[in-house]
Amino acid sequence: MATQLQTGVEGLRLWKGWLTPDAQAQMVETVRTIVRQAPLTRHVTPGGKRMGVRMTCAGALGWVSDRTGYRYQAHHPAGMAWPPIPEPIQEIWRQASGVSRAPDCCLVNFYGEGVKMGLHQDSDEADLSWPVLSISLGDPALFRIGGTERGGKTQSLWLESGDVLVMSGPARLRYHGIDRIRFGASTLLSEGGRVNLTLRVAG
Ligand code: MD3
Ligand code: FE
Repeated sequence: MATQLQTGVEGLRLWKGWLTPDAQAQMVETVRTIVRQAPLTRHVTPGGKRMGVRMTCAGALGWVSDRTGYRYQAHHPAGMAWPPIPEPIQEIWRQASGVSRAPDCCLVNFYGEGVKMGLHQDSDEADLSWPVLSISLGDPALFRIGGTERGGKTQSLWLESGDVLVMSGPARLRYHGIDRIRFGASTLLSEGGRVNLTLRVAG
């Protein structure tokens, strides 16, 4: 098993290389089964801007955004139910999350060339005491995490393909985002770019 690193941020646990290169390639195929059933979408924010990150979900609930706001709902914006969370993804949650309740949402984020995600808090979930687990695939990303208020000090770390990050307790409500990816640095995805999976208890 991969070694857990101290990130210097309380409640943030990082396992570099949790997935071997073979397991990463298998996980990409697993993600493609989700995307075939529920296509990646560029959501519109309540402010009317299209997000750069393309998203879809698996699980009973999926995160969506439109002019009316952010929310979790039981169907894709195109109308179909979200596909179930594939077993190999649930297995990582069971091994790394530290909690016995199963996740009900797997958010799939795809970052193409030049795409980033601004600093934000994850607070649309019904109970913010459950952890969030992230799995990175493809190109490396510069992840930034700050405090629980906007405008505080931030720390940055690179997330690479195969890494697993768990945010719990005090880390759960911190501002965080992706400043940039090193597009084309990984050959895992034939089209280049980065996939991030986040497992959540949303409802
Ligand atoms: C720290 N995704 O989907 S994953 C998101 O790489 C999101 O796509 C980023 O932020 C990505 O909301 C970062 C790591 C992550 C996810 C949730 C967190 C870090 C977090 C929640 C609280 C604190
Ligand atoms: Fe987030």
